[in-house]
Amino acid sequence: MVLPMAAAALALVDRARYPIDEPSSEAFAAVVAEARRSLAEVGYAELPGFITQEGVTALSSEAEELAGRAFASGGVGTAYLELPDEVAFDEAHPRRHWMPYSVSVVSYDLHPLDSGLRAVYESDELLGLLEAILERGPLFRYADPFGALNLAVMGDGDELQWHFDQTDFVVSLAVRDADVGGDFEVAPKTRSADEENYEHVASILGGDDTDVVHVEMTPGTLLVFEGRNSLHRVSPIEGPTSRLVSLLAFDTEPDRVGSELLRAIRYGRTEPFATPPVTWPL
Ligand SMILES: O=C(O)CCC(=O)C(=O)O
Ligand SMILES: [Fe+2]
Repeated sequence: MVLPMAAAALALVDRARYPIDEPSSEAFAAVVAEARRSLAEVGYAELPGFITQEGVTALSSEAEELAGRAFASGGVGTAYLELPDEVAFDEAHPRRHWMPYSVSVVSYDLHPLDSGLRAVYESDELLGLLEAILERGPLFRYADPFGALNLAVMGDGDELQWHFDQTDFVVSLAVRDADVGGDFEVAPKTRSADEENYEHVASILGGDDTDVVHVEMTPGTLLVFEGRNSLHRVSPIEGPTSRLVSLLAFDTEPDRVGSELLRAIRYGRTEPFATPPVTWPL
């Protein structure tokens, strides 16, 4: 039986622990309070076991198949995910600091319509939980047809350089762990909307890890963090098992999209498929 998408998402979530469909329950309020406390304290919130064991098994076999559609990119990038203005900034400026990266990504438009990962992303109950936790008014799924939902596939030698995201919030859902490495490292609240804190950014890019937190990516855990203002990276991966992480992007603006440059680099295309190719053989 094919479940409607909303039911499919709810079936994957451990609702005894995270009753996302009962927002007026005490348990929901307790989850929200704990996540808010963690966000205020360390700049991110972890919801361990958000997806049930069976759910993780289902999502990981889906992700493994989907990984065949990933676009591989690599080279050097900056923390700002854009080309630096070489006139305005001198060579030592963090905007001109290049770092190696290598990552493969399956874009939103390549997730089939009946995908469980898509169902979780498109769940209104999840959106409601995030709105309650983040307290930023209404949240919107990122309007970018590529970046809204990504499956990051990272194998031996892959890494993602220190960067700020182009969307306000990315919620990551670890689906499968690498053998070694693949930690998510974050310097919470590195900058704010009105303060770039270039010196602080420069020291982190230079290797100072005083303010860097290592977050182990445990399959089934939902991780909520502020990627636009918190510098973060994925440490190099070693070993034959690829790290599979679903990245769910949300924004406080309803129509924000990523840059053409980022699309071209990360997804190898700038035009999305109008309809997800659900009938494609994986
Ligand atoms: O894979 C992750 O855990 C994070 C990836 C990330 O930061 C990004 O795609 O912007
Ligand atoms: Fe990111």
